[in-house]
Amino acid sequence: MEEAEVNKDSPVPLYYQIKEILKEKIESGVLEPNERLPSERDLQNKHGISRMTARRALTELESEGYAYREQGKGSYVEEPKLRQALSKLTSFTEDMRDRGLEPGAKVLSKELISVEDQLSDKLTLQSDEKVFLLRRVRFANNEPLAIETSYLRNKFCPGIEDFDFNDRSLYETLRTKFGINLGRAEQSVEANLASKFEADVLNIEKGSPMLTTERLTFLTDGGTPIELARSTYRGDRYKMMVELRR
Ligand code: 16G
Repeated sequence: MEEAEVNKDSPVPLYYQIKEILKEKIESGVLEPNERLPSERDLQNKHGISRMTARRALTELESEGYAYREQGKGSYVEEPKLRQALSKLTSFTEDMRDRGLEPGAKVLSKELISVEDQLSDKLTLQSDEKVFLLRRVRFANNEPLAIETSYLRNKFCPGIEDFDFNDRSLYETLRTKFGINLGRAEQSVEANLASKFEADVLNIEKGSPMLTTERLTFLTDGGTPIELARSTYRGDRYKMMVELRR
C-alpha cells in the first residue's frame, strides 16, 4: 500500500501528522479493530522521528478513543464507537439490534416514588401522581455501556413495577402491555466525567469522559409527557449523530 509521508517542513506538528495518518488507516479499515498498531520504534524508524514524537502520536490516538494499550505489548485499534442517531426516537434495545449487537440490562433500582421540583414540572405531574423509577446498566454483547434512569408516569402504566426489566425492553413493554405508543422526544446531550459510582458500575476509571443525556418523551398527541430519562453513556464508546437539513 502507498504510505502517506510526514512533511517535516509543515507547520503542523509531526506527532499530529502521524496521528492523522494512523487515524485515516483506522477509519478506512486498512487497520482493523484489535489489530496491533506500529510500535513507537516502528514509527521512529519509518518516519525518521524521535521516540517522544512517536509516543505522543500513539498517546493522543488513545485519548481520542481510536486505540488502546496493552501493558508491555503495544497499542491496538479500538472497536469503532457506537453511533446513536439523534433524529429517531428509538430504544436502547432497537439501537443495539440495528448494529447486530445483543442488548442487555441489569436493574440497579426499581421503585414507585413521589417526586418534586424540576422533575415534576417537566413531567407535568399532578400533586399526588406517582412515578416509576427504573435505573439500569445497559450492555451490548455483555459490555457495560451506559446507566439509564427512567422516570415514568405511573398512571399511564399501572403495574409496570411488577415486570422484570433485567430481560425486557421498556419501550416494548409500554407498547405491548399498556398500549402506549410514543410520539416524539426532546433530548439534550452534555459532557461529564464519570463519578466513582458510574466508574465502578461501568468498569471504567473515575473521571472518564461521559455523554450525559436527558430525554423527555411524549405520547402520540405530542404534548403529554410520559417518560423522563437521564442517562449517561461511555464517551469512549458512544458518538451521537444528528442530521441537519437546509
Ligand atoms: C433509550 C432511551 C431511554 C429509554 C430506553 C428504553 C435515552 C437517551 N434514551 O436508551 O429514554 O428508557 O431507550 O430502552 O435515554 P429499552 O426499550 O431497550 O428498555
